[in-house]
Amino acid sequence: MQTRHNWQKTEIQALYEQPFNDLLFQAHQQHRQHFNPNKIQISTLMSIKTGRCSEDCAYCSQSAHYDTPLQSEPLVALESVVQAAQKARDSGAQRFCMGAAWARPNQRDFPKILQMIQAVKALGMQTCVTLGMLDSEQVEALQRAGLDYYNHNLDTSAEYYPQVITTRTYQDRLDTIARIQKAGINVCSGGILGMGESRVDRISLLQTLANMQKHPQSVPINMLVRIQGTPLQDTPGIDSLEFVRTIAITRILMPKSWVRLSAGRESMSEEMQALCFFAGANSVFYGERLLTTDNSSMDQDQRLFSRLGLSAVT
Ligand code: SAM
Ligand code: DTB
Ligand code: SF4
Repeated sequence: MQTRHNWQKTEIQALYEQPFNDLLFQAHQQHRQHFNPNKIQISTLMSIKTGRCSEDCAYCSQSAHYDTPLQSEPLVALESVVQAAQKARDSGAQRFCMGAAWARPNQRDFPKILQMIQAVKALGMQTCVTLGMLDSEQVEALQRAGLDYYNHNLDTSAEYYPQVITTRTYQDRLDTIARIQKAGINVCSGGILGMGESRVDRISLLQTLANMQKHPQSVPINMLVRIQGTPLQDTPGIDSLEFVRTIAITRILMPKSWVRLSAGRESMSEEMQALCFFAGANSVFYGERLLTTDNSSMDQDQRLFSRLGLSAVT
């Protein structure tokens, strides 16, 4: 089957409405056509600038708009980044992802980010950064520094988005993603499930991602990590089988993209994670911490991967 960029909402809805076994079978078939189903891509995250963010993302521990239990930290030193990246590489991570709590990078700090990218690349690792919105000049500088991936999530549907973020628009996000794509940097873009959105919103989010002229090479599907003090702290969790269905549909719509089972693994059972891997997820964040919250422990993950016969992509 050709990779498509013209999905209709009704078609995606029909995928969702299939019996679970039919949906998972179809997703797994797609998965096998394009990937070795026993290989998993491993990225490690580091928060390089933490907290005091001017944006009001209703899920985020780092927004200055909410009173969350978070220790803010200015931009970390280059040596700390190199040390953490070395440790991640030695633990088996292929890619090192650096996240900053910015709406957009400022002029003073941006050159330091370029140095970090070059230093991590020199360790033989792939690099990813997530720094908020970018203008064309910044994108070009990142490209010249050799950046492999830029993470910029749509987070949710265009329709539900105003319930979650008011300080930047959906179009701002699409514009940043378009600039990154134009520069030939790989895009990592996905969303968060379990923010109180409906299935219609999940359909709309996946349709927007899948109908981009070029699919994001990496699609992180996060499950909301509920953070005390944020507007979403008491949001009811998403049904786990609905989550697995969404992973399966992501795989079907974007058959050649890496689908990352991202935030929220710590609260998922091993069986749920195994179903997600069967449904087409083939990438994870590995390491004790995500940005500001705990991840599944590395011991737990090693046991899980070994029980499932999964090994890391190198
Ligand atoms: N500040 C930059 C930005 O928002 O573009 C980069 C870092 S931001 C923390 C990266 C992404 O992490 C968000 O777009 C969101 O999808 C995800 N994220 C943040 N907090 C989360 C949470 N509590 N649960 C799940 N995902 C979360
Ligand atoms: C993504 O989609 N998920 C990561 C990464 N991209 C930057 C972030 C998850 C953050 C989870 C909550 C926290 O640790 O603050
Ligand atoms: Fe800031 Fe990013 Fe958190 Fe939004 S998700 S508040 S932009 S750090």
